[in-house]
Amino acid sequence: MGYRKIIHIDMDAFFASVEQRDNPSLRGIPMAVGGLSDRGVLATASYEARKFGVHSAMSTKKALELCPQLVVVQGNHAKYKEVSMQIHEIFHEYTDIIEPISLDEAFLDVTDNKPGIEMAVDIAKEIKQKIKERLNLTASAGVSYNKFLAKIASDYKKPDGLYIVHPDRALDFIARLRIEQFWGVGSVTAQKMHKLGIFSGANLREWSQYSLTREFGKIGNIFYNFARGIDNRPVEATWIRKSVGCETTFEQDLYKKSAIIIELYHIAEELIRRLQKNHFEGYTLTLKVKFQDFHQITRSFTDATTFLDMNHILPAAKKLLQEVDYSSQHRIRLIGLSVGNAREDKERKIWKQLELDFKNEQ
Ligand code: TTP
Ligand code: MG
Repeated sequence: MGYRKIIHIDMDAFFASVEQRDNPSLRGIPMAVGGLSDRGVLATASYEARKFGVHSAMSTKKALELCPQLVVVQGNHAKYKEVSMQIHEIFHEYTDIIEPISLDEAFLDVTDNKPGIEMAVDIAKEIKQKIKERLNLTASAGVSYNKFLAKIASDYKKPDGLYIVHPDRALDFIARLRIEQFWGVGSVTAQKMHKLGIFSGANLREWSQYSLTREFGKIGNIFYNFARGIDNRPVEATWIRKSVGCETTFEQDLYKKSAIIIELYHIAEELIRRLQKNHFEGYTLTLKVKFQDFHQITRSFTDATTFLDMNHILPAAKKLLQEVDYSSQHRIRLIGLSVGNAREDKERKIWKQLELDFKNEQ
């Protein structure tokens, strides 16, 4: 069996970059997204702010001490979620084997990819370029033959980075890594490693599997394998479906509100049937309208709870319809409804469980 082709994508200063993109006055200055109060905490900071030592999870108070001119803005989670979905749309042009780790980070298995591109690095380049062109944001990408190395690679040249760890270079690359760069090595484990004289990947590789499991329990096996460039965890696709929807082209173009609402009701009924069939839950309802001249528009609404039944979907769809300009001169040819913004699969089974076991052992 040949090597897998894995890409890890991580957006740069994600929340902060979205805010800078959408508000020119925030560009080029130290800014952060987070709690504004004295007791607030930062979700993330722009690269300009990071020069001052400001970073995510830091208290706003401390950050302002380090960088008095820091501008802190409140986050807009619905917007980040929307951007995340747009990034995933780009990913889906290449593969459906996508494992989201957070809103701004995902693994892609592109061993067999939709366009049939040979080199994973070319896909990574295209994805970065599309994120730049369509979303005006930058991402960093790591390319390798497993998740562990792809993840480290994406961090290697941040921001706007692209780094490849080839299979025949992996052992050298790993030997040079600081032990803190290994997955699963937090500050507590790092301290313990240091006490044992392990500071680098090369040091780690000198340890036997027996000794590592004795010192670290089950995760010792993982460290043993990582040191040798072995990580067989699959990329686990959790967002198999992006959305569920249906649409109807009318026999005659419509312009009377009552007739359109009746159609909307039928479309909603069919939508609910499909949602149930696919066990799909999503937070965003989208209305698509095509006019007699084939011009097409969409209107979306994201709610705090998922769209499941008529009581929720129909009023929301009617509200979206109010935003649509139609008349006897501008008749409607087609209406579609879809639910997107899928509820994430919260469990990330094996690895999460290992992490938990690991924490409990500390
Ligand atoms: P990260 O990818 O960890 O950070 P980042 O994208 O801001 O910066 P980098 O360029 O180093 O990748 O997290 C992604 C987003 O998740 C981040 O923009 C804000 C949010 N977040 C929190 O809300 N709290 C946290 O403690 C962290 C680490 C991130
Ligand atoms: Mg990021």
